[in-house]
Amino acid sequence: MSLEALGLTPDVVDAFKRLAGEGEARGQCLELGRVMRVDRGFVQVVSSAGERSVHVPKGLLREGDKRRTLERTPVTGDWVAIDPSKGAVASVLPRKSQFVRGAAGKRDEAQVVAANIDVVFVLMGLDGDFNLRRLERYLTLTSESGARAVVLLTKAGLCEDVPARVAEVRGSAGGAPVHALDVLAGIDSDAPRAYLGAGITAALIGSSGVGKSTLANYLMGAEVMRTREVRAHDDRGKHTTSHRELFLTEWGGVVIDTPGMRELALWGDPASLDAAFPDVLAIALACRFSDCGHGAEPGCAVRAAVQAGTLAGDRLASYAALSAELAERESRGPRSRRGRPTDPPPRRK
Ligand SMILES: Nc1nc2c(ncn2[C@@H]2O[C@H](COP(=O)(O)OP(=O)(O)OP(=O)(O)O)[C@@H](O)[C@H]2O)c(=O)[nH]1
Ligand SMILES: [Mg+2]
Ligand SMILES: [Zn+2]
Repeated sequence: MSLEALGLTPDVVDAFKRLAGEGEARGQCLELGRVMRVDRGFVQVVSSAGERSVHVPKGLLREGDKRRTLERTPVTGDWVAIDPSKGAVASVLPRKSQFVRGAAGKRDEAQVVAANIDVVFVLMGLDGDFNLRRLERYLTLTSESGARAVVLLTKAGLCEDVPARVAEVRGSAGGAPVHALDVLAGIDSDAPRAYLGAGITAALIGSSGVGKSTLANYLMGAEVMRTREVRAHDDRGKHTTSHRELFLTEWGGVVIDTPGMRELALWGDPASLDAAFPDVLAIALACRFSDCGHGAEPGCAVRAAVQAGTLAGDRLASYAALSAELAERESRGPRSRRGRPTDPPPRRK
């Protein structure tokens, strides 16, 4: 498979050429690869030489600016320069996008879930998993990632009134496409394919048990991931997938399966909310104060819209809560901005 089908872009080629030139000057002959999976101290990479495991040297993470550790740590989906003579990663190339969340249990740390993604499929089950507030949280993180969000409502076969649920979700999806499907019952299972293609990387994100690995297997046309075999009641809280893993599809393009997340702390710029809540943003244009917090301010168009019934009160409450959470993280200073995607270096002519 060509690296182009894997999602190689001119920016990655340029960045790699620069590194390779510097390497050559030191007598190194670097190789370009993409990270499929991360294991302790090692990454599984695919390159023009095929697939193999290479070492992640500790020095890679320690060198230079400490605040840049996040960008130096290879994650699934990263493009890396490999030093074949050492069987090691020489450096991580700048990312065009990354899905970042606040690390579980650590207030001030971020975790990059997947890098260089074009599409984030946000999965939510049309069973007990259904929760619009959680969906809004996922979509806020996705809007910060630089990738396009698509909402997939799984287990449609278990739902009595799918059109009503879809309509409800559209109200919270901020303009992202919404599809209901059921891979097991064969309902609209191919809907996600419309967003995939050669060179496109899609990540599957959502709670544990929502059907990410089941969909990954379906899209791959093979059992590449283990899925949960028993019903949830005797298996609660257990995650079936424990690794983020990248797969190359037969039709070209890439799918990244991820483990369900129990905690989903926000991370990023407060402005990322605007992309996830375009409906609120549009109404807020009519607020009297341009920095209206939609609380007790006079002339607030957003509160008026809730009173008039044109905006759901829950949606405004969700917006306010997520906004406060982001502002609180932001106020903790520069450390909290470590998760921002790196600016790509200027293209060399
Ligand atoms: N009825 C129905 N069941 C589904 C569907 N998709 C997945 N399931 C079932 O839901 C359970 C969980 O599916 P997985 O694919 O393992 O879920 P996951 O999102 O990968 O879970 P983690 O790996 O723990 O994050 C399995 O028993 C699947 O058979 C669906 O579309 N319809
Ligand atoms: Mg899974
Ligand atoms: Zn207002």
